[in-house]
Amino acid sequence: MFIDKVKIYVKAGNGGNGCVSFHREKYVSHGGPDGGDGGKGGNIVLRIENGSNTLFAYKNRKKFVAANGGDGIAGKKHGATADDVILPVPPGTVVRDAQSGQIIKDMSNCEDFILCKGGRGGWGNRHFATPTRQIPRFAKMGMKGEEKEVVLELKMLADVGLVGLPSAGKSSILSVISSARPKIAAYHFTTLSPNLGVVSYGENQGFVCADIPGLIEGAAEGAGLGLDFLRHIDRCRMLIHVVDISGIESTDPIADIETITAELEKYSPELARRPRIIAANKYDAFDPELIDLEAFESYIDEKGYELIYVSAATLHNIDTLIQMTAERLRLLPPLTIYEKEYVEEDLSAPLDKTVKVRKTNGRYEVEGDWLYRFMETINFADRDQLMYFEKVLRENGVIKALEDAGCGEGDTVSMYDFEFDFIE
Ligand SMILES: Nc1nc2c(ncn2[C@@H]2O[C@H](COP(=O)(O)OP(=O)(O)O)[C@@H](O)[C@H]2O)c(=O)[nH]1
Ligand SMILES: [Mg+2]
Repeated sequence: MFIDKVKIYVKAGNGGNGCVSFHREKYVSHGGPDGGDGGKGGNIVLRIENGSNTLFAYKNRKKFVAANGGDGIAGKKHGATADDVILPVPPGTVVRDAQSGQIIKDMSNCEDFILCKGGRGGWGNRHFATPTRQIPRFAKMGMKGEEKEVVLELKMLADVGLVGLPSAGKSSILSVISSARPKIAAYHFTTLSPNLGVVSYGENQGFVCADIPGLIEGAAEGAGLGLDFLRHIDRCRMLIHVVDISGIESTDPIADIETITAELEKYSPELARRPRIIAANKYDAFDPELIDLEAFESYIDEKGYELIYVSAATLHNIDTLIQMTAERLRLLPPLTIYEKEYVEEDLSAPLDKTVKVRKTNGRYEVEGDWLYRFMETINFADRDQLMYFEKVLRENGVIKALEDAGCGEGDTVSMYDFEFDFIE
């Protein structure tokens, strides 16, 4: 079974919690706080698996959760960082946000992609010793790992798409122009998964060609395939439209071409307009009694297609077909790589920056989605970043909100995994 579209749920690991602990040693009367930090949660990472052309691996398993970071340990020891979960995908897999359908990432010729970031570990109490608080008894929780529901959709990376009615000879042509060995059958409805073939030409003018199951074939299967297969030629720079000219299957090649054009248009008018070479196949069996070549050629002319008579059986004009295709490709823009559409709620977005301040047990707790996200980006161990953090808090009214809530000199402020003393 060929799988080229799946919905999966992914979640990165949470950060481990910080530890509360005090240093104890012989001869050291008052040991300081030494609770270690929690470890980072594992990421969910997508990795291109070259040579693969199916999402079959996701047919049964649809949920992937990375492990949480380990909790911090006494003696200033870090909790363990959890391993990433690596999800292999075939090249050309487009990742979309399941809800909005927006593209998060096109896995084409790219490095590993972190789909969900693991949460940062919480700070142990060793961080919270300040002149006013010599014995910090608190540590912070780790941050939550990101979670997402995404759709993986394979759109093969092919320069050329082979289209045509069942049995026109698409698979036969792919097998004689490339090293691919697709199934070739005397019956209709056999090719049910796309095939990719690499065609070599010249120094480096080779190209990749995709043979997709015919639209009509899929529809006849009634398996909901139909137009779905066309996604694999979405990125194609041009089409080779194979039409049977022998007169054995049909004596009206014009109608055959129009059937396919109508299907292409239904899926995407833009795809139907892409440059097209008509490969009139089975020329070895061509019978001038059965086919009106004059009408056929004037139709092709009028449509502005290029035309070549070929035979996958005798290899007649196959080299010329390859050459024509390579020459044409030279003039066309490169393969489509999809841009990211999905916008994570990042800091540049005009997010609601209001925060809630609450006083509990003498501490001022500050909460807000924006604040949470912003804090994920700050490394609190770095002095410069800490200063930047304070500046952003000030500029966005967080300090004012604290003052309005009654927070004053020396009070403790708590923001998720970070805690500090308020200094005016
Ligand atoms: N005589 C002749 N038969 C061909 C030629 N190309 C393909 N065929 C035959 O046509 C049938 C369908 O071919 P296939 O490549 O599976 O068609 P597809 O459905 O378009 O992929 C097979 O029996 C092939 O052997 C050709 O150039 N000449
Ligand atoms: Mg076929």
